[in-house]
Amino acid sequence: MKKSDVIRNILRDKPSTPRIQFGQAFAPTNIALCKYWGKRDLELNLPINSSLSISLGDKGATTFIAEIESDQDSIVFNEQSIALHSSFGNRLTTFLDLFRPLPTVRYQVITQMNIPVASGLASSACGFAALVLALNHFYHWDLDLTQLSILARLGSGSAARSLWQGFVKWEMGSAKDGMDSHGHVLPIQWPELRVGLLILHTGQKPLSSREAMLRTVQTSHLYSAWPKQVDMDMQSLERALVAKDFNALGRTAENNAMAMHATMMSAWPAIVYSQPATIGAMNQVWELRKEGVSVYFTQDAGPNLKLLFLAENQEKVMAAFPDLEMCEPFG
Ligand code: 2P0
Repeated sequence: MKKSDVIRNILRDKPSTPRIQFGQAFAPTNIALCKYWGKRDLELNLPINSSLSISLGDKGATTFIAEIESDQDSIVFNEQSIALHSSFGNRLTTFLDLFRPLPTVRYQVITQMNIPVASGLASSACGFAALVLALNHFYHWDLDLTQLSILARLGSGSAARSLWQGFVKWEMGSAKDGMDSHGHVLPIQWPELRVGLLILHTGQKPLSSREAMLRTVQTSHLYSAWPKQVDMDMQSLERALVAKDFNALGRTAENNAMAMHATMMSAWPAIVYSQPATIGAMNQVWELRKEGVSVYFTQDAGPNLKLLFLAENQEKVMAAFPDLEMCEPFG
């Protein structure tokens, strides 16, 4: 099935002319505690496994969209004009193609992100979520968050989780058209939870998540163990959230990330996102834990780490990692 079929289905009775001058929306970025790794449908970004994330409060993307009189789209990202033939420009205009009421409609899209971009910090997640929210506002579709989560997934898988604050579960679903593969928010608040962004290395990543997932699924023998790991971790995480058992949450998230990277390292050619500084920081976290500080890390498709800890340990963690960018997901 094609993306355009899914979108036609969702927007069947919806208006296609804007009643306002522009649409605008914010979406938070999210960090997975149990990762999305592997697609069963490459076109629709349908995952092989469910995943669970925490959204980062006011860290994310604000997007503005309007129709313009022009023969081409105009995309501005963090105050920089984006070339339409660049891979980023092309990805965005191809996604916009799915929503143009007439093929001649052109858009101005302005996005501002307050997170470090292209450092494995889920910029595509909040970017696509903010874009579908802004389109929903602009055209008065009045879609619910579940439908918007499905639309956002078509842009980037992890964007399905960026429609909500707090803990979000993306159910993998089983339908061929993906209508049951979307996020939903878990009714849990944890105001003491902190996420620290540890930027260790900036620069272009060697391989996109999309290519890395595909290569892992196709060539890693360890990948067959991944869905079993996820089943176990999802149960542990949901239990830990209900019981507010921080150590169980941290242990599970750290182990899940390491297991995901183990599947990548056993792909061929091997995929290694860690840099020497990544391993150094992991050792520092383990040392802190030995000293009795409850701090854990998770790592996505990049060299940077996200540290998980509670407010009571914030000072000790900040003393060890002075450059940490602090997030209060429930702040
Ligand atoms: C996640 N990541 O759960 C996992 C863990 C990275 C590692 O989702 O191809 O940009 O657009 O569906 O969502 C990053 O991959 O991939 C990601 P596409 P996406 O957060």
